[in-house]
Amino acid sequence: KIPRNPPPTLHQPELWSDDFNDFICKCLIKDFELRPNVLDLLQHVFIKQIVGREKILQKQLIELIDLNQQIGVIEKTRHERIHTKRGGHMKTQTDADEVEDLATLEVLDENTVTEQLQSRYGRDQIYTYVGDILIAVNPFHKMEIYTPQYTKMYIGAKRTANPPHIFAVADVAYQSMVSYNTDQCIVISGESGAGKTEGAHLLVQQLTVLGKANNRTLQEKILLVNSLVEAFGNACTVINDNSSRFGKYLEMKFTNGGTVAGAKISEYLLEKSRVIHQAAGERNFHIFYYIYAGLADRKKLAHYKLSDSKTPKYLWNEHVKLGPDIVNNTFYKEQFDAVEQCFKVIGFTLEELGSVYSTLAAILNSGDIEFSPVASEHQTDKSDISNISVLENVASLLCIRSDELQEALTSHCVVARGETIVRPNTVEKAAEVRDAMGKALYGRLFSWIVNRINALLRPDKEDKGLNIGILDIFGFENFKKNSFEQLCINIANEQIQFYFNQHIFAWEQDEYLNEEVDARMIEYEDNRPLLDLFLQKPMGMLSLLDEESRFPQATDQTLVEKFDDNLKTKSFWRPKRVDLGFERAEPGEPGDTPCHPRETTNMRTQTVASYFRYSLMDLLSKMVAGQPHFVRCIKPNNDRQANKFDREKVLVQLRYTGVLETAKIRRQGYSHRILFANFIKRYYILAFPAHEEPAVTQETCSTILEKAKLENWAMGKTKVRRDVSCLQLYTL
Ligand code: AD9
Ligand code: MG
Repeated sequence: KIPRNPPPTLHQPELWSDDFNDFICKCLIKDFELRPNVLDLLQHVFIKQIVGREKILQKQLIELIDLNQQIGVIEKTRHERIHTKRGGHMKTQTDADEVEDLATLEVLDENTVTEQLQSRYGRDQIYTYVGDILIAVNPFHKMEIYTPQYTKMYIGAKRTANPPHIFAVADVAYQSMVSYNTDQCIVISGESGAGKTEGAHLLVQQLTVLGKANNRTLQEKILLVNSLVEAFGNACTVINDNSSRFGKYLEMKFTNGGTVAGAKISEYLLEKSRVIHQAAGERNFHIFYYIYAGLADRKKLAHYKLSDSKTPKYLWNEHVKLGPDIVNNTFYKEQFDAVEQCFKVIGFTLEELGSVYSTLAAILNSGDIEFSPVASEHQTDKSDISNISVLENVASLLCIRSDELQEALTSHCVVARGETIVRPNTVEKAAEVRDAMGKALYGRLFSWIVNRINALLRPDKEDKGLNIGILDIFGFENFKKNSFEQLCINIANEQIQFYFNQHIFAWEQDEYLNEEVDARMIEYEDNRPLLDLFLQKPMGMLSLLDEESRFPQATDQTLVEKFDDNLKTKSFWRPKRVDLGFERAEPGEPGDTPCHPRETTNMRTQTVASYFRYSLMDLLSKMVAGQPHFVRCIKPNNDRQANKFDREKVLVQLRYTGVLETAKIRRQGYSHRILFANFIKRYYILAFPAHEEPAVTQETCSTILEKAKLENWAMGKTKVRRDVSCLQLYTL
């Protein structure tokens, strides 16, 4: 029986009727995934009642009635589904062949899994579960499944009530945060163009609704943050027109009651080299085109020392023949207006906006500074600026003196025996300094914007609160020609795969052992040796690269020799070809002597490699602090085409992300597990009077489970959740 009205004796829960308890029992039986359900709301009711906030109590009750209706709907659709319990899982089968959760497949092999994904994809069912993990196959076309109706459908609904969806992931994260008072982290992974960034947007969209941002402006601001940051941090690559060129960890901040209170972004490893150079078919960061076209449209180019007849060099890419038409591009102009609107809504002042535009214009101008050699009696390698007016423009935009800028570009200081000597720069060196300045300015500008956003979206109250972090980094990349950036990007992704492995396989299996729960061990590919090869100190490739970079005579060849001398793992062997490059190691390659590295003391200068390593570890330490949820994005084809499912392409991704193994472990696993104390706190009213506080013991749990007539559960020994802080991280 579903009560139509709130129980009249709510202020005395111990007097609730048996019918009501019975109703709750049924809810629990149907919803053992322990999603937020009526019981969660009842817990809120208790808490609010204690603090005496009756208004909230009433609101909760109204929601309670809503939920009752949702449960009714679930009952109606039930005949269309077959539910089978297996190891704590619901098996959901909508027709004979298709499953919504790969972990419920009878036959579990690569073929069946790929077929399932393909047939679902053919029906535009882009989402599929593997236990508690969501697989998202990029549809490459707009879908009508993110509307307000869908948003509503997934709020507080049990998982099997609706088809798999990214909104369900947002919901689980939100409800776990509120129910267990713990921070959450949603990790979105997948190769470049697989749909991570789109997924991150959708999560934020759903979370702002879940967090009932009562302040509409805050909700609007949070939704705009991604668009703003992406205008500066994303760019068109040969793989993805809106490719993230930085790692983004967005923390949505909530009050302890679950209301959105603010947001914070941490940015990682912006690919600054893109400012000064873009590979064939690629472009600079979006914002440069937006501002150039936008300012032209507003007839403001001259104010920012730019000209529509001469495209700045940093925007001129002969490979894509992009040049004069930028100023007439309507899309860019609209985007510029949109970015400006984001800035304003988030709270940037007009003065700040002016500074941002001036800095961007200064960077664009600086790319056009040219140098020419100056021959003199003593020095033949001096350089001078050949177009001094451009230098003056840059200086004026940056509000600095042009003679100082000139000096900084054309000379450098060396300290020898305590004396500082000024040496001239050659033309090549001066051009390098100019480009380094452009990169540094852009990097600083980006960080400044992010910091400013964080200040503007900081929660009002400084109380601890709760948060849900969403990780969206640049995905695996493999171009025809790969540079150091690709190496860093791929290592970062490898590290995230390691975290996934740790969480899904290593800890899971340890847990079964520790809890003495009977389970078969699943083999998976451990990528730790690969990470060690790159990240270990002082013997990893990045450390060796740092060390070698400090020798003035070092060359690519000496670096390879150093690797060859020091790296003794199966994953590294010296290329036989003359040109240097990375290749994939074959199993069983020789290499078994550990020779000791030469210790170095002068590690003070921060190199790109050591900064990368530092940032990566910093990111991971943030990430592992929350309870993780995983979204694995899959790219169905390389042509960005809708309705095209390239089986081979998908299979490779399924293999390297370990989806099959995940399905196996999830099939046998008890994926929903709760600490005794939490379980008792949430469900004791099923077996005990509401005013009682039963002891936290196995017996209490058993009593509740038996009273609820639940099957297919396993009782662990002590606890059922493992502390995430034990993730092995490389030291910072
Ligand atoms: V990268 O590693 O940053 O280069 P992402 O972030 O994985 O990459 P992104 O989210 O940018 O990929 O998706 C690439 C394109 O796929 C988008 O621009 C959309 O055109 C398309 N896409 C991705 N997800 C969806 C979706 N859920 N619905 C419709 C989508 N289109
Ligand atoms: Mg992206």
